[in-house]
Amino acid sequence: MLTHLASLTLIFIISLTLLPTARAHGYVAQVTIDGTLYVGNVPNASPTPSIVRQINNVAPVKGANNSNLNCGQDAQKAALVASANPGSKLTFSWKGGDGSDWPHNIGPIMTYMTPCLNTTCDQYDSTNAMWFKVDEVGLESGNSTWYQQNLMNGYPANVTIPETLEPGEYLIRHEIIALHLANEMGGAEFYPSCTQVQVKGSQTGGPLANETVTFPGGYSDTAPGIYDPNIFNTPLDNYVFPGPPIAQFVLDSSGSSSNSSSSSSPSPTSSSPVPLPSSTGSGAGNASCKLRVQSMNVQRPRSVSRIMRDLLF
Ligand SMILES: *[C@@H]1O[C@H](CO)[C@@H](O)[C@H](O)[C@H]1NC(C)=O
Ligand SMILES: *[C@@H]1O[C@H](CO)[C@@H](O)[C@H](O)[C@H]1NC(C)=O
Ligand SMILES: *[C@@H]1O[C@H](CO)[C@@H](O)[C@H](O)[C@H]1NC(C)=O
Ligand SMILES: *[C@@H]1O[C@H](CO)[C@@H](O)[C@H](O)[C@H]1NC(C)=O
Ligand SMILES: *[C@@H]1O[C@H](CO)[C@@H](O)[C@H](O)[C@H]1NC(C)=O
Ligand SMILES: *[C@@H]1O[C@H](CO)[C@@H](O)[C@H](O)[C@H]1NC(C)=O
Ligand SMILES: *[C@@H]1O[C@H](CO)[C@@H](O)[C@H](O)[C@H]1NC(C)=O
Ligand SMILES: [Cu+2]
Repeated sequence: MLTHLASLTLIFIISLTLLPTARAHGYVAQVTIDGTLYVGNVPNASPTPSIVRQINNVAPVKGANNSNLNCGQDAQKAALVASANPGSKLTFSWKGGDGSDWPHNIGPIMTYMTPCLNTTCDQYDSTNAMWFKVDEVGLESGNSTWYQQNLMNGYPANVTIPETLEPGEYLIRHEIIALHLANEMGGAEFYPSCTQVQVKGSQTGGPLANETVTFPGGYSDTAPGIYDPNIFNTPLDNYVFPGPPIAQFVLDSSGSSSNSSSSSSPSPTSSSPVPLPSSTGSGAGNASCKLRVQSMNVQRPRSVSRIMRDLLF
């Protein structure tokens, strides 16, 4: 009788904790560019034309080698490409899978870009894309609260297109890493999302080849900002962002307006140097050679305790 009651109680507790977990996680519901609103697609819903590549599952991408780290769960090319300019202000509104506010509040928010080489972004396969980092926010001052908390409070994430970025079509890879399980190897939850833009203007800035990474490739499960036994220390005395540092041309033009409270790891975590797709023919291995945009060629157009921690944090 007692054991029967105990197991009923256990089942009750498990269903209580499983239910919100299944609804949790989330996706980019909308993007604004200089105030213009673009609606994203609900994961796995019938797609409508959007600038945000649709994913098929709100659950996190797990594992730094997961091919879905590229643009999110089974991400599909989106139909539209939005106009933007160097210096354009973007917001990304993350929602929980049930339309509620974003459910997590521990971990960084990072943004990368890559040129849609030789094509328009609605056609571009980013599998082998070389991404450069344009923004990263982690701990707010005091080191006890993460910028991600603002998403949980209902606010969007903010990103600025680099002021000196050369024109062309670009994918923007905007990503949350939720670290509430990151005290175990492989526990980090990756939420990447890709948005298609055409940057206008006549600037000339771009990253160095050694500032770019592939996804997967840019992260490892053992990186200090991905696996962190001290993640629940408050205040956290340091946080080391994974991936490459923000590209130098971005820092040069923004006058260090980034809110990051700690510096990135000194070099990309990807130890295998991937040859840069070169459109200038000047040798893909040249580390001081900029990643050129082909703007000329662009034609228009398991355990209970883990579940409970997931619920609690
Ligand atoms: C991920 O890939 C790296 C590099 O190839 C390898 O060292 C590592 O063991 C892989 N991790 C997993 C969990 O497969
Ligand atoms: C882009 O085009 C150039 C020249 O036509 C070619 O060498 C290069 O491999 C192409 N890059 C991609 C990613 O298709
Ligand atoms: C984005 O900016 C708005 C307005 O300043 C702010 O309320 C919000 O907290 C910011 N988002 C993040 C993730 O910090
Ligand atoms: C960075 O900080 C400035 C003020 O210090 C704030 O206006 C801006 O919204 C912050 N950016 C992000 C991405 O939170
Ligand atoms: C916050 O983190 C920074 C480095 O990221 C460190 O220099 C500083 O001492 C930390 N502050 C506190 C209060 O732990
Ligand atoms: C990339 O190369 C440049 C010049 O060769 C060097 O100054 C810079 O430190 C390198 N950056 C990284 C992230 O390794
Ligand atoms: C690398 O590229 C830069 C400019 O993009 C050029 O000045 C330099 O000569 C090149 N170096 C090599 C070894 O090709
Ligand atoms: Cu989640």
